[in-house]
Amino acid sequence: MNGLKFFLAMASLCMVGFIGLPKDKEELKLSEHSIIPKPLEVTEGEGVFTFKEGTGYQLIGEADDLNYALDFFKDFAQKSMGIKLDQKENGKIQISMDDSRAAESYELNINPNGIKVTAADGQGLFYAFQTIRQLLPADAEKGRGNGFSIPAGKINDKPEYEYRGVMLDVSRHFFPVEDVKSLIDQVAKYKVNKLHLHLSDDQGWRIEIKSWPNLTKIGGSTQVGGGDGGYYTQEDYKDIVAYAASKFITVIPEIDMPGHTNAVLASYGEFNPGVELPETGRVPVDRKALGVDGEDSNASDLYTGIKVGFSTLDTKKEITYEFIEDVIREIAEITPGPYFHIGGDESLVTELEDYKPFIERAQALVTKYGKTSIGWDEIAHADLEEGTIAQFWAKEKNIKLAADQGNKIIMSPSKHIYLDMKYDTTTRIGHTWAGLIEIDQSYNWNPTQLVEGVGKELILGVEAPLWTESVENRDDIEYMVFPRITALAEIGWTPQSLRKFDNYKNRLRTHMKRWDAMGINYYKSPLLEK
Ligand code: TNX
Repeated sequence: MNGLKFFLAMASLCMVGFIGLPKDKEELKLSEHSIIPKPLEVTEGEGVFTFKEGTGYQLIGEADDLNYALDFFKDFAQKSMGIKLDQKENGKIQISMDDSRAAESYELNINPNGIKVTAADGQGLFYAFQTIRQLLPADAEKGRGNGFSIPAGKINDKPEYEYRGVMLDVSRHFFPVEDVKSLIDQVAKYKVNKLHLHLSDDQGWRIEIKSWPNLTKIGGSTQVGGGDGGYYTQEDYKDIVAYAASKFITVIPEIDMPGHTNAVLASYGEFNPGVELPETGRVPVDRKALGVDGEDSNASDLYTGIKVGFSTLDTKKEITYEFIEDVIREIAEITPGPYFHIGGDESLVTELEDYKPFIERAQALVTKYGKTSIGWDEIAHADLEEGTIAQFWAKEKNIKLAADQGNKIIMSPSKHIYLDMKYDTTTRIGHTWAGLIEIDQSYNWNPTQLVEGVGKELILGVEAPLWTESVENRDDIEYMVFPRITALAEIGWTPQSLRKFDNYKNRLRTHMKRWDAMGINYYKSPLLEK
């Protein structure tokens, strides 16, 4: 290389150093970081804090479930940064518990000498750590990276709504325990705190009920499109519930009734008032092959199609109520969370005069076993007990009925946050009946503006349901859930006044890198292309 060329090469290198390079992650100010959900208050500081071997932590105070939060972060520090985080005097991360703060809230004070974390409870501490995690480079998610620094400053954060949920339909297609745990891990990062499991529907019964074994033997034996189906033993379910609890997620079990019950009617003919199945998708029950003795001439065929609204339990028989009592009791016993979801949607072949008392009795049984009922918005036709919660999905009129009775609402507006809707016309799986749901459609809604007269004080929170008629495996789940679950998470956590789609969109771009690093199969929206 001659002298002039060498000079030019050096000069251009220097220039790049001064002007051309994108800002390194470490140089970003705290408020420029892509945190989802967006925190309540962020204040800039000077310099950075760097995690290194020996950083250590110090704990002041106690709270329930602290170990779940600490174990999570120690594990993350080890796997992502290769740092063993020990409790020690003069630890750089000072953690104080303060139960006078709002539930789930936390504050981070980051400066070059250390981080002060103040949290209301174990959950708040867990969320403080999730925020720190998002401040670290995406490469940390792969257990690689060069330097683990985060910018100085202060974050003060707390949720707008206490209920921030995702629903997985494990009936239309069954998913193994590991897939459910994976979903739990992925949504916990975004401060989602409820997992609603839709455990029964026309196509499959998915939870072991010891007093009614045919439910799983017969009712669990298939799924949409045919195939083996499957079910969770009570031990599997407890395992899911405990795993969710370790990520501060409460499991809400749903047994859908009196409609959406063909799997029950195929298992036990005594509850069948004589429903007519759709023409296609019927599968005769081969009792012998399924290991069930005797005959049951009143039982219906199994159903593997995707029509809704054709089935109902026999609401006029006493044995039906003995049956649902057993189911509610057995599930309530292994559910530590406060809620039990009784479904109640699309009972199109149940007369209203039969539907109302059925819902009232189901609700009373849930109360008898110490839980609070949740039901889809149709349940508001019945007399609701104080505390029962209605889940909005379709009809504003129903939500007004619930609100008039003074009952609280969970908002799951289908045209915004149904995760089974297609993103655009080219989406390989999913439905379109509630419209196409691109990432702006899933973000741009306000829970307090959905139903006239239903304001913040009546809204418990928000939930994004994933119905799985066309969702068959973990890849499909991820594709429908990401990125839209981040919209749900932010609507549930961040005050409306701080939410702007353009700002969210920019933050999502950064999260795509994190999902690449984690191997998550997400939808690459054209709205995110530069
Ligand atoms: C309506 S939403 C249903 C489900 C279906 C879903 C498909 C609701 C309470 N009921 O049974 O799976 O549409 O999008």
